[in-house]
Amino acid sequence: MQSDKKTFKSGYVAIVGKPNVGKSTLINDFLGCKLSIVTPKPQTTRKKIMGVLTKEDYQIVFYDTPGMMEPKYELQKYMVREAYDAIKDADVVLMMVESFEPPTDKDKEFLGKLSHLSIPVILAINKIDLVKKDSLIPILSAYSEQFKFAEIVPVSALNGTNLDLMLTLIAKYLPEGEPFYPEDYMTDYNERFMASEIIREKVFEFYGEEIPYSTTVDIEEFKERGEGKDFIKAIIYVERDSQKGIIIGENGKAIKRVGVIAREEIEKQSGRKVYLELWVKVMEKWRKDKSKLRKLGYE
Ligand SMILES: Nc1nc2c(ncn2[C@@H]2O[C@H](COP(=O)(O)OP(=O)(O)O)[C@@H](O)[C@H]2O)c(=O)[nH]1
Ligand SMILES: [Mg+2]
Repeated sequence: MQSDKKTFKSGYVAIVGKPNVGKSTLINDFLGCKLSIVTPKPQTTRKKIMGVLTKEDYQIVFYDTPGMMEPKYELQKYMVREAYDAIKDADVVLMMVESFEPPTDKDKEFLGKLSHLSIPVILAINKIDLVKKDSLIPILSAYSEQFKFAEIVPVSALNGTNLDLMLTLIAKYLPEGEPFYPEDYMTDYNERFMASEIIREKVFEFYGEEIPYSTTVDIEEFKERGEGKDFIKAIIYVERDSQKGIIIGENGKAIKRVGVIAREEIEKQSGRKVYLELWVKVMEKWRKDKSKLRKLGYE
């Protein structure tokens, strides 16, 4: 007897695109939780972030990636490598662009690189909540002239528009195969990383100009204490003494604010009470120095 069980599909999907187009918002939407940090500033995401979505007949292993850019220093080189790493392993590439920008020369160059890979590329035209429907048509045709996309889907990651459609279309291009992970598995990163990302997100939100870009967060201690509060000691690294002063703020006010908001969010995500200790240290030019980057977890 033939079983009428549907064949199961599973595969890797890399979400790529320029900084700030909405990639992290999209993966969070798909997974229904805040996996990847989102801020209004570009270049928030520094490492590829994995998120597994399991449905009745498919499993998608998403990778959120840092934005594509012309790297100017070592950290940015690392970020771009992370993105290409995710693409290399992908069964489907989900390229995201904004609905108000036709393809630039840089986009064309990037699409040229993708065309050598023979991986299906789905184009997500995001932020359609910000534009009139009519204005989408020229953008759509400008992109389809540049590349043979498997699908083109206008979406709003913020409002959730067309995201179910997007999932159905992605599933269409996945290879048949068993799931890679158990169905309730969501990500490979641990609570230590989650805590450091939440702190980094608050730094991106609360400080201006170069500060967020000169900052990284290292969790020096993370003690789970069954009964009492978890203890987290985090170091916020900056590049210069003057930045240390700004992070701390007058009478420590600014860093206190980071600490309170970050702790609340870490508690919300971990479901446990947390004691968060924040320190600020200077590590000169860490963004430009390979061995410092390695020490700080960018390897
Ligand atoms: N209006 C609007 N804003 C969006 C949408 N998707 C993302 N954003 C905003 O765009 C900014 C960058 O989003 P993020 O997900 O961090 O972009 P990423 O750098 O590509 O990961 C954030 O302020 C988001 O809230 C959308 O569909 N519509
Ligand atoms: Mg991001």
